[in-house]
Order: sequence, then structure tokens, then C-alpha cells
Amino acid sequence: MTSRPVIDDLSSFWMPFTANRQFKAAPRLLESAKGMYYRSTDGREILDGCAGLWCVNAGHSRDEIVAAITQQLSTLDFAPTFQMGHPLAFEAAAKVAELMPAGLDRIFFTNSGSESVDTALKIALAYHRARGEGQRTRLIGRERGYHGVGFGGISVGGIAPNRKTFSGALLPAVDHLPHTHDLGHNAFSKGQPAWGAHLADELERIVALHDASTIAAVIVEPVAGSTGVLIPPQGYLQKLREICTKHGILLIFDEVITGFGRVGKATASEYFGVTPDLITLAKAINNASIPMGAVAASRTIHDTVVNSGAQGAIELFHGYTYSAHPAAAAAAVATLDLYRRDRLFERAAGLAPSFEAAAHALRGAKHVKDVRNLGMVAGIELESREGAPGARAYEAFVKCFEAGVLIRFTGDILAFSPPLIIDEEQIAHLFKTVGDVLATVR
Ligand code: PXG
Ligand code: PLP
Repeated sequence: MTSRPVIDDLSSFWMPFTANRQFKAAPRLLESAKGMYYRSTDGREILDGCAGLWCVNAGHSRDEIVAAITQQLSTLDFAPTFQMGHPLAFEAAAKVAELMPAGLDRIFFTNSGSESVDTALKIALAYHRARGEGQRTRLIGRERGYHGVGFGGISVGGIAPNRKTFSGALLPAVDHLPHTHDLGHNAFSKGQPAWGAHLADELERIVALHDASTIAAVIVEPVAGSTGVLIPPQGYLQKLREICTKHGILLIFDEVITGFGRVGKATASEYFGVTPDLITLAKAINNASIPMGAVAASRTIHDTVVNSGAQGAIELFHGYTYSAHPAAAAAAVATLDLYRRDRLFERAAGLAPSFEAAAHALRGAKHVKDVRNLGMVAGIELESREGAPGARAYEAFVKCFEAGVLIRFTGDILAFSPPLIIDEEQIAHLFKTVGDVLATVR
């Protein structure tokens, strides 16, 4: 058995997005991880069905990444990237650029998805200003969108509880597209649902209301993860792209979850064949081993902003102390090399059909009212318990953990996004455990 760290005081850590009192009354603690498995402090192996928080795409504690970080920290622990540089920052940017859709090869580094979102929104404003259209300041998000927790991100985001407390301080010029989730039309869709492309036309209505000359950008997740795995209807993203192009509005895809293989290609943009103007990234960019995020900008946007400044003047007043932190950059280089060497994106594409079949085998399981999936992401929506929304999924989540499987839940939706190194047997075990647990859930 492993030694158990004695934690007698859980009170200091104010936990993020957690029911703190509930958790601290019955904590679930992880103490190590390797490959597909966590180990809990009570010495149990836990199959990771959600890649941590949708981020450990190559599996846990990979030797190549650990070695790169360790080596880097003892060579160059920190170097500024404001008016200075270090070679790995440029190498990491070039490697990220290689995986982006053609033309989106200018990379701005951040430390998280939230920072990537705020960065992309600011780049959009800076771009229009550099073009002499500084009045384009309005931002369009979408209902049920999650774009992190910065003030920009919650303003364009569409999750009511994330906004309510802060409503008086959100960005002023923001509008929202309707979300595309409708079980009346699309229940039990495999891959992209057939119904819903017309919802993109709502953008025309918003443009007519505010006038295109006031709108800077539209931001959406190509596949919404956090709010319960919402797959875009066939043709929907293409339509958004067309409408944005027609009106000179920038299109931002938030690929913090979909980036780096989750849907079987490097990006969802590549998978869907729709190229936005900006892509936000984080999480799997370096297998979540060190905090890092990025924004991929089109060369047009980059060149417009950079060439508009006077010689010797800083062109974009934006950046983080830790932008391209050496350890994070080393981890990114090692991770992207590993993805290529092990052909992990192809592996994800190859596993997707059995993942889909295993998820949809839970159609008909107790409480299940929808199963949906794309690539290596799946959502299982449960009928809510009368008067207690979310309680049923929480019970399922806790029982799965007790049965040795880690999943995510939001509201009454269970979410699955395992590391892309998962094998067929583990996929079967993951969904079988969930089925067994659901049979016991009240
Ligand atoms: N955009 C998207 C699309 C995300 O999914 C962020 C931005 C923010 O990233 P950071 O690194 O600031 O957290 C995210 C993050 C979940 C879950 O289980 C999802 C996220 C984070 C934590 C939990 O749904 N997504
Ligand atoms: N707050 C203060 C007082 C600072 O000096 C800085 C950075 O120098 C920041 C916030 C921003 O920190 P970061 O660059 O890590 O985002």
C-alpha cells in the first residue's frame, strides 16, 4: 500500500468551482498518476475518463515531458519575454503554428484558457483599431458558451451562474447567439446533429440590430465542452464563418478543449474544415504539465497590428510575466513531439468509432435521456431528479469514483474525454462502470 499523507486541515485551500463544504466533509484526494490511471490517497487505481480536466491528452506523467521540464528548470528557470527572449519560446511557437490551420501561424503565449480568451478579444479590438475601424468594439458570444473566468470571458460566456454575481461589471457591448442544443430534434445523435444550422442565421439578426460596423468579433467553442458536450449541427460553423466574412467580423474559435487531438485532428477547425481568424488554446498544448495557453492569430491580423505601430514602438500593449515561461515552453515542445511520434491524433480518430459505440450502448440505461459524441468526447445527459437538478449526476460521479473511474459532470450531464492513449478494453470498462453505477443511482 502507498503511504497516506495525513491532511488534517483542508480549510485554507478555497477550492475552485467546488462545493467546498460538501467536498471537505468527504474529500476525494489524488496523490499520483501514470498513463491512464490516477492513484487516490487510499491507494486505489482510478481510470481517468476525463484526462484530468480535458487536458492530459497524452496520459499522465509522461517520461519525455517530465525530463524536458526537469532539464529546463535546471538550465534556465525563468527568462523575461518583454523586450527579451529565450530560444525555446520561439521553438514552441513554431511547433504550435505547424499544427494550426494554414495562415494561423502567429502565436501569442498565455498561461491558461481564460487568459487566452481575454488575449484573443483584445487582439480583435486592436486589429480593428489598427485598420482604422476602432468603433468595432461589440463582442458576440453564445448561450451556454464557456470561455473561462476573466471579465472578458464571462461577458461573452453564456453560463448564467458564472455571470449573475458579476453582472454589474461585465463588458458593456456584448450580445449572444442562441445555443444549438435541442433534444427534441437531436437526441441520441452520433457525431454532428442534422438539425440546427439555421441557428447561425441569428447572427444576421444581431448584425442588423447593431450594424456590422460596431461588431469586432464572434467567439464560440466549435464543440462546447464545459456545458455538457454540445456538438455543432451540420453546416452551422460554416454558416457562422460565411456571415462573419461577409460583414468583416472576426471569428474566434475557442479550442481550449478541442485543441490538440480531442476530435481526431490537431484542431476542431481542421476537423470541420472551417478556418477562424483566431484560435484560443491551453490545456493539452503541453499535456497540462505546466500552466500554459496560447492564441493563434492569422498572419493578416498579426501583420496589421504589428505594422501599424511606429518603428520602435510596442505594437500590442499586452502580455503576461509568464508568457512562454521556459518550463512551459519546454513542456510544449516535448508534448507536441510526443503527439507526433505516437500519432496520437490519428489514434484518437481511430478509436472514435468504438468510443461512440460504447457511449451509445448506454442508450436505454436508467435515467439516460441523451447520448452524444464526437471524436474522443461524449456526453450522457440524465433525467434530473425531481426538485434536485444536478443531484443525480453528482451521485453518479461519486459512485464512479468509488468504483475506480473518474468522470466529469455538469448539471445532470456526464462528460467523457479520456487521454487519447486509452485502449479498447479501458473504453469498455469506462462505460460499463458508468452503466453499472447508473443502475444503482436513485
Ligand atoms: N475556454 C474553454 C472552451 C474552456 O473549456 C477555458 C476557456 C478556460 O481555461 P482555463 O485554463 O482558464 O480554465 C476553458 C476551460 C469542465 C471544465 O469540466 C472545463 C474547463 C475548465 C475546468 C473544468 O467542464 N474549461
Ligand atoms: N499585479 C501586479 C502588482 C503586477 O506587478 C503584475 C505584473 O507585473 C501583475 C499584477 C500581472 O501579473 P502577470 O504578469 O503574472 O499576469
